[in-house]
This record gives sequence, structure tokens and C-alpha cells, in this order.
Amino acid sequence: MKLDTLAIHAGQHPDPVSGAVMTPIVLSSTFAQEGPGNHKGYEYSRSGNPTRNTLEACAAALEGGAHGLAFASGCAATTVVLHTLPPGSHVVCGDDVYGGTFRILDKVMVPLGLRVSYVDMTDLGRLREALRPDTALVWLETPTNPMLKLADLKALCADTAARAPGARVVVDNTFATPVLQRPLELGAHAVVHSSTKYLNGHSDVVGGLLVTRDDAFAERLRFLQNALGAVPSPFDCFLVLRGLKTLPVRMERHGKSALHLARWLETLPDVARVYYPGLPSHPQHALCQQQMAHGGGMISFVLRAGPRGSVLERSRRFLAELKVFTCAESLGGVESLMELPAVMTHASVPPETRALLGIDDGLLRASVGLEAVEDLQADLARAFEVSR
Ligand code: P1T
Repeated sequence: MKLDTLAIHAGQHPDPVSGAVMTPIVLSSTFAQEGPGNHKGYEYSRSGNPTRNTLEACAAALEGGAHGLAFASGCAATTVVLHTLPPGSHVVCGDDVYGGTFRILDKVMVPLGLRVSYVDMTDLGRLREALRPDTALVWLETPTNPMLKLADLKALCADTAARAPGARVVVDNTFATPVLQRPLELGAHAVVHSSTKYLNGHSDVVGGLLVTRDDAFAERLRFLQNALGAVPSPFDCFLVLRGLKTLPVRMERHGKSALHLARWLETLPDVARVYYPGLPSHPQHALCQQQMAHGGGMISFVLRAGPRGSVLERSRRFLAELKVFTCAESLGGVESLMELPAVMTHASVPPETRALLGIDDGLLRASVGLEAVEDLQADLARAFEVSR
């Protein structure tokens, strides 16, 4: 079946007890057993819950995987993946990742003995140099957060298999969603999501998801999901499941509006640079056309300093003037959000690294929502004008 159909139906059946069309929210923390160990497949809600299982099945179908696992947050999914690695393992990580992902690696896992090499995944030569025969994991985002760089997943997975046969490639597909790209079909071993973002789509859940076709990996992850207790609430699972039903429709509109705004931003003297994979000016635009259904709903752009002081001051004035966009972290909801990564989502990335990546005080990141694009453009136009 097509993705639009799977988003609404995968893993879901009318409730056998009542006929309820929508998946019931099973809040029970425990399940009756006829005798010790004799149960209907559920014992205790940390190890398994019917609402969570339904979400996991739906996510697995959307990413074209065999196993889905839901987590309490995107960071919980990341933490569980990293806990599958033996002590001292070598990881190659994309150089531009969510600040919180970098923080888990740098402040939690490296002190526990993990070795991490950060690589610009747009250049597969650098990946090949960083891979070692004992590399255990390649972790990347494409598009990246916040620079929206793309990596050629098919080539990257082939290179990894050739140089580090034991390494698993895990793709954080949060920005693209399975509507735009399905990394498992290109050779990745697993896909992770902050379902807080597009998958839920309504900015009212913090959650994570992982999908894989690898049975052994899934078994270990399932063990850790329970053992580490990194599970979401059934209510949150219900909300993400509900959000998924409109994911394909929402992504189409996010992409249309973002392309319109990105094209317009490129014409403005106030803007030094626009990063949007759907624009011909994007360095990996050809790869976007090949690997993604469209450029997605995220735009990053560089504001120019006005005559009234530093670019940081202009960025702050610009964000304060927005009325339809909200200045906030996160992304992928129905409402448009804008943020300043250097001060907000990527403050945990060291300043030298931010400077190398281009995450400077003028770099703004927009999550283009589902409002009328004319209202979004007028909001931005006004903020450019009055913040000068
Ligand atoms: O916030 P949480 O659900 O734990 O997900 C972490 C995460 C993982 N991967 C990517 C690509 C992400 O963007 C995030 C969270 N990002 C933000 C909160 C943000 O504003 O960028």
C-alpha cells in the first residue's frame, strides 16, 4: 500500500471488544495473568503496551522496516542506540547534528569510553578516511540540523559496508520524515526520529521512534528499551499515532510553503545566504532531487547586521518582531517557529565547532508551518523592515 494509506491504517484494526475505530489508549500499568507467566502478551507497560505497540507497527510500516520501537524522546532513542555498543567502541558521527545528540555523545558517552570522530558527511572521502575496520556505528542526519546539509545515503551505506563491515548506519530522519526519504531502502540499518517533530506534528508530545529491519539489533534495542525504561506514555503514543495520519498531507504543504519562502528570501538584501535543499543554489540540490521527494519544511538563513549594531542584536530584534512565527525551539508542528541555533538549540556545541559549521549569530532556523504562506511572508517582511 502507498504511504498515505499506511499512515492512516498500518498496525490499526477496530478494537475487538467495542469496535472502536481509533486505537484505545490503554493506560493500565499492569495486565492480569491467568497464572504466573500465563498472559495475553502483556505483563507490565514498560515492557509492552497495546497503544505503544500500535504506534510502533505504524512507524515500522512507514519507514519500510520490520521492527518499530517507541521512546520517551528522540534523545532517549539516541541513548538506547548508543547503549547497544560495547565499551570503547568507535563511532563516526556527522559533524552537524542536533545539539542534544552532540551533548549525549560528548558529555555522557565519551566519558564512558566511547570514541567519536565527527565528519562532514557531504564529503564521502572524509567518511572513508574516518572509518576503521572496528567502527561500530555511523550516525548522521540528512538534512542536518541546522545547516540542512545532505548526505548521499546509498553511497554512504556502500562505503561503510566496504570499509567497516561490522558498522551499523543509523540515520536520524527527523527533518525529512519517511514521506521525503526512506533510508532503510537505501541501505541504512536503522532510522531514528524525534517524533516530537513532524511525525506528531502538533507540538504537544515529546517522543522518539526507531525502525529497523535488523532482527538481532531490534532484539537488543527492545531489551534496552525495557531495561533502561526509556518508554513513552500510552497517551503520547496515541497522539503520535493520530498525528501520523495526516503526515503525508502536512509534509506536502510544509514543502510548498517552505520552497515559496526560500525563493523569496534569496531575493532579499537583508539575507546573506539561504540554506534550503529545494533551491538550485543549495550545494546538494541534485542529491535532494534524487534522494528526497522535495526540500522539506525547514529553512536556515543568514541575516545581515543592520546599521544599528551587531548581527546578534539584529537577530534578537528580528525574532522579537515576529507575530505569526513564534520564537521557540523545536520544529515540525502546524505552527511556524523560528529560532537562533547559536543561542538556543545548538548552544551545547562548542563555539569553535559552531564557527566551523556556520552556526553563527546571524543564522536563523525556520520551521515553516501550515498557516497561509502570504501571512508568513508578510510577517517576515515586516520583521526585516522594523529590525533594520
Ligand atoms: O527533543 P527530542 O525529542 O529528545 O529529540 C532530539 C532530537 C533528535 N534529532 C533531531 C534531528 C532533533 O532535531 C532533535 C530535537 N531538536 C530540537 C528540539 C530542535 O529544536 O532542533
